[in-house]
Amino acid sequence: MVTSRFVDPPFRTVPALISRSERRALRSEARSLYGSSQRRSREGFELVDGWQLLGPVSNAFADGGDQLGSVHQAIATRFAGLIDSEVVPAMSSYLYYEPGDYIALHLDQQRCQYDVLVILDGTPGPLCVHPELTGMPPRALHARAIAGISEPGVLVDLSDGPLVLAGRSTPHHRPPHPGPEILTLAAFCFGPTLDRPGFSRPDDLVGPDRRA
Ligand SMILES: O=C(O)CCC(=O)C(=O)O
Ligand SMILES: [Fe+2]
Repeated sequence: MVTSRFVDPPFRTVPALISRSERRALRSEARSLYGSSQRRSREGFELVDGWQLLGPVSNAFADGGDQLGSVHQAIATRFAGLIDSEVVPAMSSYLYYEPGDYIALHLDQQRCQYDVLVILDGTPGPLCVHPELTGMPPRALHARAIAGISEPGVLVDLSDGPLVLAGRSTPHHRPPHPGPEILTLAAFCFGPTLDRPGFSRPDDLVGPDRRA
């Protein structure tokens, strides 16, 4: 049976997606990988493939190790029962925000229909989610992003538990991290299965990594 109970709003805190011990294991792996994480920074907004808004970013990421992969699988089983049974794990990483780091308004890549975001270390400021911009034509969204978004959107506190976000369709951003400690997250993404009717572009799943 197909399960898709994710309707409105396009983001939701779902505590049952991860256990305390899984979170502990991720925290310890994330700490051990911080030294080998890669900084990423980009300036300006662009549209990729005519639809994916990407924007300025300053943070670091690590692709993760055994723990990240096995917790992704465990979350996938729960995700199928609670949220949507038609998606599979697509990619995962640890994200690190030093004080002042941020990610501006963007959409997640094609294979990331949903993101599951889990706080591992540090006190997060809000993630700003903009459902009011969902469905806006890409060029108009791009122009809005360049002009500056004055509305704060919906401020989501990730301390309340793992967040499920329809990040490919819902613009979102994280304002500069206030610190003082490094903020660390695990980000898991889930996307369509290859054999899903109407989804026949394997490139979307295995193509170049255009992480947001
Ligand atoms: O920092 C966050 O909570 C989300 C990061 C994000 O949206 C992304 O990496 O695509
Ligand atoms: Fe994102």
